[in-house]
Amino acid sequence: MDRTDATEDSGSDSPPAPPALGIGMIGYAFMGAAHSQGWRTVSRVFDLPLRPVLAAIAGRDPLAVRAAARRHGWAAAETDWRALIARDDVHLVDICAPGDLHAEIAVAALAAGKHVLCEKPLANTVAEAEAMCAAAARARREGRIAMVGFNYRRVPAVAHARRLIAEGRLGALRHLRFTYLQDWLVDPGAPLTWRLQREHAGSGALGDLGAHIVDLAQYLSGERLTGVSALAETFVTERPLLAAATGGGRGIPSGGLGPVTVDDAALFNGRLASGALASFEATRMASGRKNALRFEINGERGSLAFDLERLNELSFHDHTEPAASSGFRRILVTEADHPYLQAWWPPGHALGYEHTFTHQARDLIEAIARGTAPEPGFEDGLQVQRVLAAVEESARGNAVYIPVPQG
Ligand code: SOE
Repeated sequence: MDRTDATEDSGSDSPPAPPALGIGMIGYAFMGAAHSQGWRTVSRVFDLPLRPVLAAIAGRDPLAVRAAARRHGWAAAETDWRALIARDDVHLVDICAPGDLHAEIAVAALAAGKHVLCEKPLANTVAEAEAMCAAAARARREGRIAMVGFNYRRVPAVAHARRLIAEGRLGALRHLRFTYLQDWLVDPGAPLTWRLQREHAGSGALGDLGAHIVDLAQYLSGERLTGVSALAETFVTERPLLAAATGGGRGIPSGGLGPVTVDDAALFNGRLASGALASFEATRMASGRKNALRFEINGERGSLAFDLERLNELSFHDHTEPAASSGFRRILVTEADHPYLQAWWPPGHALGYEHTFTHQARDLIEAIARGTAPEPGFEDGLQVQRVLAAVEESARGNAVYIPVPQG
């Protein structure tokens, strides 16, 4: 166990605390809360070379940002992200703001000599993502790290799946099948938040959910997608406007309707560099499905299946076993030698969604201390952005219409 207890620090002969890494976070809605949880817990669970200090949080509304600072444990609150970046006690800038702010903040933070963690998708466009990568490459030469927050890589069962694939337990991959299903837009009365506006979010279910499964497909296979063919749809084209947003997708309705300018759902197929075929479905319109990120990967020697709503489990079929006794079996991913689990509870004591953010913070701190390239870096975020752009282009133009019989 490398778990440490707060009381262990207090003894006079205890080892000196590791140097502080001041964190400054921009945004305090759902992702801000999740990242705060990660920063708060990480040094109490893992032995780390640097000690994260929750220095300051930034948001535009002075009352709301002060309340968020108190709730989530941040020492100070700022109402201007530029002021947060300028603080001497901030060494790492964590960007949890809407997508249209990612590029400007990340480029400014890297230029100011800070490390950066940026929520997914990396940007709203390929051009923005390229500018962010160029800034990250310059900063890297001066020892700064830029990571993109694809947190589902840090589910222990997902990291274990990658390990099994890398060890060759599935052999050559043939099929990767990914779905990410949510239902918070089924109600046509759900308000027109920034996530439904192209100028703020870049795209809809595609960037919000599709980005995760594209990243996972490339991470798990160790390959890049080389081409896609796609369909996308906006089922509810107008939604209630908010006079004022109160956070978490809620707000005060203005009485009017405004246009939805992003997709509600995107379906696409792709081919990996090895020739394996992949399919993806991202939607916020799957009634009854709350956060159903699922995948099944079939290879010549075996298959793996995963469901985020049962995230401590991985299903594995070993196709080299005799047919009479083979079949999918459940691996309970809670053993000490499973990824990340050495620091947590005894076998069988499950983890949850929030632990992915603790693991993300751990991996980023290790990369900063060692000066190694972070995974996933901004280049990985750019590659995902290129796939998202290709999906949008395909969905716009490549449909082949089937003639409607006359008469
Ligand atoms: C909303 O659809 C959302 O919060 C995504 O933005 C997150 O990335 C995903 O992890 C959960 O759902």
